[in-house]
Amino acid sequence: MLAMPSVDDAKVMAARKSLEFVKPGMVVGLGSGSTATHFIRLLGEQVQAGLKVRGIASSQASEELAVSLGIPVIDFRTATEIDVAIDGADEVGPELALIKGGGGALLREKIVASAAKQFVIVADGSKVVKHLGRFPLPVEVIQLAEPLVRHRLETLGLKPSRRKAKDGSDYITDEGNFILDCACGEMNDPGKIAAEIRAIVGVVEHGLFLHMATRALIADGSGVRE
Ligand code: ABF
Repeated sequence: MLAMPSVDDAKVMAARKSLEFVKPGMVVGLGSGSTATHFIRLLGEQVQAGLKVRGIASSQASEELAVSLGIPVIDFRTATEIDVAIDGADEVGPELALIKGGGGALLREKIVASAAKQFVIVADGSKVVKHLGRFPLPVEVIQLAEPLVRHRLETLGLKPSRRKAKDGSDYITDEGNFILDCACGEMNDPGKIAAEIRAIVGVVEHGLFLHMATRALIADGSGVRE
């Protein structure tokens, strides 16, 4: 009997499959997180073998990794359109609705995704859910507005808590903001929640990515499926 792939093996399988969507000359959105990191490493191998692409990174960490692998990294001053963006997710729900931002890079990830003609999600099977909401929804907020935003989120029935870094200090995003991780419970109408959160002044971005992904490559024991 074949052994089940580990979660990390599954992430690599999904990342490897996503390379099929990268063609010579493309501008490629480079996601963040462990699965996207596998993708960047594999893309780096292709670049070292002669593939000509340019990357736009969704986090400082992804940019540094890409540069270290020899992937030419550009920004939106050079190109305002991305041919394909490859990124991970914390949850993949029906109609490719996503929760992202567990790694803290939701703002840049959403900017990159919004510029992408194709937005391909790579994930292991544990990320697939029938309803979004098991994973706490990250909401990025301007520091000075955090108490106000927190109160408004509570009024919406969410349970926000400020993200901490590993050393116990406040987690600060690449753009200098706080993150409130919100326990939401099962979401029956993610679009409504997204609109309500977006309406709060002081919110920079939230981790609901709705109607953005064009495909999800999900890897588990039976291979990679869409
Ligand atoms: C990023 O990395 C996210 O938006 C998400 O928070 C996380 C996915 O996690 P991983 O690929 O490490 O499981 O893509």
